[in-house]
Amino acid sequence: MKQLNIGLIGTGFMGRTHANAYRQVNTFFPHAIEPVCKVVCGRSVTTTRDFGARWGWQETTTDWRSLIARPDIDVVDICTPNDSHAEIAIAALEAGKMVMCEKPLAMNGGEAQRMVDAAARSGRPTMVSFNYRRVPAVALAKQLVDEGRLGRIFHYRARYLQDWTINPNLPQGGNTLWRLDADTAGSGVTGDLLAHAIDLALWLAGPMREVTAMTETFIRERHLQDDPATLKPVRIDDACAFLARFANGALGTFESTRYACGRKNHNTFEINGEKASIAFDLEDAHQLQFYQHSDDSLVRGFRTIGVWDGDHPYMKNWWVPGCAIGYEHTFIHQVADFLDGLEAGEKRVPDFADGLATQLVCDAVLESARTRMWQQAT
Ligand code: SOE
Repeated sequence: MKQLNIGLIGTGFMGRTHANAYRQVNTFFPHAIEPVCKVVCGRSVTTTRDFGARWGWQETTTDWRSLIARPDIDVVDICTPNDSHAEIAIAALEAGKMVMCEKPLAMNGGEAQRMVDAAARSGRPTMVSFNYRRVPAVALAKQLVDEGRLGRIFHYRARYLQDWTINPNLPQGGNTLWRLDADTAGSGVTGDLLAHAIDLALWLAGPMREVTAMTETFIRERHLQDDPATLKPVRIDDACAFLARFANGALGTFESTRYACGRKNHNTFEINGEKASIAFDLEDAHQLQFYQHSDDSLVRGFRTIGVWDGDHPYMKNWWVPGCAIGYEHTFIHQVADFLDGLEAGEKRVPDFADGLATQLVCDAVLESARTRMWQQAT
């Protein structure tokens, strides 16, 4: 069995999801290539050692440059805050590594373009962690669209709602709340949540031509996590809504917020085509709603497909029908797909070029909100 040495950078929430995926992938999705949890890198010595021990990493470091310089590392997996993605990814590609990177790919389109250029120069495989493509019901939606079961697409409607920033006393910045700090995150819900929704939309309905957006920052000042006495203006978008026109003529509506009380990870989409509609809600992740106009009119209606039989995407590798899988499995599927690509010698998506496409839409959305004008999205 060929071993693939992984260097993981980042020990937070995403670091855990990726570490878990490397440990589990070959148990459920056997491959000839075996990922080896070689080195994990974090900012604090003790946290990184604890992480390494808990998740089974052979070595730990606090210096990502030394990790990248090691000849025995094959894949660099970037799970750091957004402002370091470009620097680490470009250095890793220049060192000849394959690169897995958390979303959003970068702080803006310029950075993302430099990452795509570095990937093209190196010729190494890349992947961006838009993990929701790997929910079995979402993969089934893609299959139905690709099989032409919806026909021409008229509408794409997405909402991604959470509520965890509703507390005005929540600080910004630091190790855990960097998503609220524009210097580290680049943007608020646009880069964090809508990036997922945009990636799915581009994958399912094709490129967008233009967008018009509005954003709002509801809590205008927050204390710093690392310096609680200091109150600093909040510069991220707390909420964003935008309209899109797709290249295929479809109309899109997108909404995202972290102030939707009661909504935890309400990532939804509905696609209306000339022959059928499909609808998905991550909070009911095993279900895909499907309505087909050609059904017998006596029994026609939205049907709920329970996407947990062995003939549905990814499910044959898990339990018996009806036994649910969840959020962490999307990251296992992501690594499985990456390994499939390596074994087949084929590219697997979403790669850095896909990450750039989403980044350009995010940039256009934020620019439209700033200028109050329609913006080109490609
Ligand atoms: C934000 O709350 C967040 O953790 C995102 O950063 C992730 O990408 C999303 O999958 C869950 O929510």
